[in-house]
Amino acid sequence: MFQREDLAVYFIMGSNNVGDQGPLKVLQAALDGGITMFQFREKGDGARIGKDKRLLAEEMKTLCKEYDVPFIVNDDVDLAIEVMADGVHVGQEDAAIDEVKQRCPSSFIIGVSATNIKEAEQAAKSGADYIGAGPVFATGTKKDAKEPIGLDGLKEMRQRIGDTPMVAIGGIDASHVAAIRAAGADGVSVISAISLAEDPASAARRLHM
Ligand code: TZP
Ligand code: MG
Repeated sequence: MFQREDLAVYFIMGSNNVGDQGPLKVLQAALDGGITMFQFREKGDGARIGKDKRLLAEEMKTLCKEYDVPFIVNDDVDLAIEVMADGVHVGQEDAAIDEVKQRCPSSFIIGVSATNIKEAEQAAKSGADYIGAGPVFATGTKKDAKEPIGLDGLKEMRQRIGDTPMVAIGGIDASHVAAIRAAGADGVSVISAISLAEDPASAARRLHM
C-alpha cells in the first residue's frame, strides 16, 4: 500500500544519469542510504531500449524489492506492467491518466507530473496517487524542463490540491529539504544529487529530514 511517507526521499535515475559505476551500483548504494522510493527513467542520449531496457528494469526491480522500496517506471506503461512494477509515473505529454488507470493493475501507484497550478489541480482531480511538482529550481538534468516554480509555486500548489500527496522535483539538494517540506511537499525527488554524488549512499542519507 502506497503512503505519502514513501515520497520522503524519491530517487529517479536512468543509465545515462550515472558515471562509470553504472546504474545498478548506484541504485544499490542509494538503497543502502535509505531512499524510500525509486523511479526508473530511461530516456535521452544513449538510453537503452527494447530488451536491454527491460533487463535493466528487471534487475532494478529485484534490488528494490530486497529493500521493500516501491519500484516505479517512468512513461512506459507497457514495461511497467510487463515487469510487474509497483507503479508508473507519467508526464503531461504521456498517456492520459484515465487510460493509464484502466490498463494497470488496481494496486499500481500512479504518479503525474505537474509544472503549474492548473496541471496540479487536474492531476489531483483525476485521482493521481501523487503529484511530482516542479521543476522547483533550475535543473541541468532535464533539457526541456519548464520554468522553475520556486518555493512559492510549490506552496500555492499545496494550497490548491488539498491533501493529495506531492513530491518536489528539480535542482534539489540536501540544503533545500527543510524549506521544501515547509512549503507543503511530502518529500524530495532527485536525480543528480544522488546519481552523480561521489558517495550516493551518504547523499541519500543527507536528503532525510
Ligand atoms: N522533471 C522536472 S525537473 C527534472 C525532471 C525529471 C530533473 C531533475 O533532476 P535533478 O538532477 O534532480 O535536478
Ligand atoms: Mg514523461
